[in-house]
Amino acid sequence: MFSTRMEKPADSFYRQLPKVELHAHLNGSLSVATMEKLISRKPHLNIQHSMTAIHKGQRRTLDECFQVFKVIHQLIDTEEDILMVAKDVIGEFAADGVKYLELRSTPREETHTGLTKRKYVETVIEAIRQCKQEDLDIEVRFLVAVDRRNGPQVAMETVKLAEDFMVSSDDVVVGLDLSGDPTVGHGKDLLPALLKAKNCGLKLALHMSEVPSQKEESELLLTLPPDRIGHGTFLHPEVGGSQSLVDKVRERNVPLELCLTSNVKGQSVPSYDKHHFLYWYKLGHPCVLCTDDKGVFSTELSQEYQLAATTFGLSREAVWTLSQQAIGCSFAPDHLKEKLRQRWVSLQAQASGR
Ligand code: 6MZ
Repeated sequence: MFSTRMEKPADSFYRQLPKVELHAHLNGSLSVATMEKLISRKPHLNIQHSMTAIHKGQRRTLDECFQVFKVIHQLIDTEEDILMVAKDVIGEFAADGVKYLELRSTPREETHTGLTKRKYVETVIEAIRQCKQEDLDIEVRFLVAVDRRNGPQVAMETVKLAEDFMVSSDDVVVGLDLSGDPTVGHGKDLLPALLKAKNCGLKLALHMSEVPSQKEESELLLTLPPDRIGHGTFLHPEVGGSQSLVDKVRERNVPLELCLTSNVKGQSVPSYDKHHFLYWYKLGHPCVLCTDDKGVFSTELSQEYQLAATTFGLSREAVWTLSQQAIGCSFAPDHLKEKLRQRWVSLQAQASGR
């Protein structure tokens, strides 16, 4: 009944490579197994797995991708669902060799189940806590997401919620994400909320220039500046962006979160070899490989590393450097960054038999 078509797992080098995942939307990251559990909990919705994932060789417009999220959201509307989904996703990243994960998700309320936005965030934090208690070999932090579609007032409320949890969550909530359909709304309306977030100490990971024609918005958001940029597909002049945008990103040294499969399957990039990873990597700019939505785009972080390595001819040494550099781009506190760096050094020595 369900599609069993999975992408081929990455080679063991990429699976064993310790990795940092910084751009993962919780509800876009559900595996086939988790999706099957959700579908069996809610058979009346008549949702099939083929409606929630894009397999190898398939593509969708970005607009169609956002329709997929609407289907997935119908399946996840209770605290119980969120707890299961978040624990599954964290466990799967850990199994793929991810040692540090920043998960992001948009708090939702569902009146028919009594789910509130506050409960939503609490439940994700509880899932993170339980995974820690179960001794999973992964450190997890949470970014509260603002869906740009919901406008400035909801954005401000979300920032207040994130601020509360930043203070009360024992450093689990570390930042704010701006995401959602990039063709809807304008960043200028969200600027006051983003500024408030920044001023209260939340780190900002903002989707920027995911589609063409957002030059003006990107200029504006760069004045904040953000702490990381999601996608940044159309920032550079070769694809209609501008040199001045590139210069600003470089001057402020804002790392880019790059999601190869997502961009190719979502058709914002025509093919893997045309991905803007190469443009920024050649400049020596900090680039972090990420999955975006590993469930929807049927990928894993190990596969993204393998894809980048094979497409752009990266040596194993370069792949290690790339994964290690991601630690510095994370929102982890300094002591954790240091711990992770030491871990990388000893794992690399182990891998090379030293
Ligand atoms: C922009 C995206 C996205 O928050 O319910 N999201 N926003 N661009 C993308 N590129 C494909 N992929 C996912 O996870 C799903 C939500 O994440 C955002 C959208 O707002 C989507 O509804 P959560 O956990």
